Amino acid sequence: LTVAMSVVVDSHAQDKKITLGFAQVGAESAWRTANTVSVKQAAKDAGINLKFSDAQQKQENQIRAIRSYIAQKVDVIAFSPVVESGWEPVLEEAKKAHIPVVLTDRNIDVKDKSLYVTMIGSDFLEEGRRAGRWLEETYKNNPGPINIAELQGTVGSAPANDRHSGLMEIIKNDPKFKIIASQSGDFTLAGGKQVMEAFAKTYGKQINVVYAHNDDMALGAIQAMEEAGMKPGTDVKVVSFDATKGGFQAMIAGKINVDVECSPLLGPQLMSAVKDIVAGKTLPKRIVTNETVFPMNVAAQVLPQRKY
Ligand code: GZL
Repeated sequence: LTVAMSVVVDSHAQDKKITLGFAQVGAESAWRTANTVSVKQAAKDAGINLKFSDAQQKQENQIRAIRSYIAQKVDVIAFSPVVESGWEPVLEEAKKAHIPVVLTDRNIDVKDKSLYVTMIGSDFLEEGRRAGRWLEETYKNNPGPINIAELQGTVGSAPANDRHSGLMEIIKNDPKFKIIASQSGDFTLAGGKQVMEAFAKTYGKQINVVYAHNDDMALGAIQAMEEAGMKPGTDVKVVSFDATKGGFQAMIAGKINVDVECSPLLGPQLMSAVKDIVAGKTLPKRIVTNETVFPMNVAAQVLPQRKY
């Protein structure tokens, strides 16, 4: 009887559906929407039971969702941390409950790296450097001054911090580049438009470059610039991130000059990491998504292949 029982229990264990609790940032941008679609579709394709929450870009909502996943005793918890700090308490609770945690998209700033198994996402510092190198190349024969107005992403978030730092690494030794204005538009179209309206009023024609941390803010800024009689893409160069369809369409319209890709399609990598964790495999601490840079002159031929 015991042998039969152990066989039954064993096969039962193998068939047990994995349950993943995913705490998403929100629905603030086209990038985020595509990321959510990727996670949900990949869970379905992988036969993983997904519990999903949208935190409306509030850290306290993400923490509450993670706590509820702990209470429900899910097999794995994954989340895209809206900001870099403030995660130790809830991650300690997950650790005490022996529930492994995977970070996707954005990183956290913690001393104790055992609080998460792996971080799957882009290298935002390198994205910022790529934008900086594009500026250096574009203005190499221009003595300057080149005045930059920066639309920052969500305050305290890894992409906002690192896309700024990456740019600074490249231009800090070149005095012709000057960031004359920098403010957060919270990664939203409305936020980008609002901030750019203020920049246009205050600085107007002094602005040579708009450095937007994502396409949604760039598209909002383009609306504001046109309403202020400025010509985005010609009088003012526009640098953006994400490389969403909206960004490609703006490049084809000649209103964004370069779009640094940041892929939201992390779902499949997340699900294979979840399966590996449940199977007891060890994972690298960092899984970087590979990405590229799209200048406006390739946008028309590349757009048909884009998935988000
Ligand atoms: C980047 C991601 C950012 C996108 C924005 O990986 O965290 O958040 O660049 C999104 O569009 O809102």
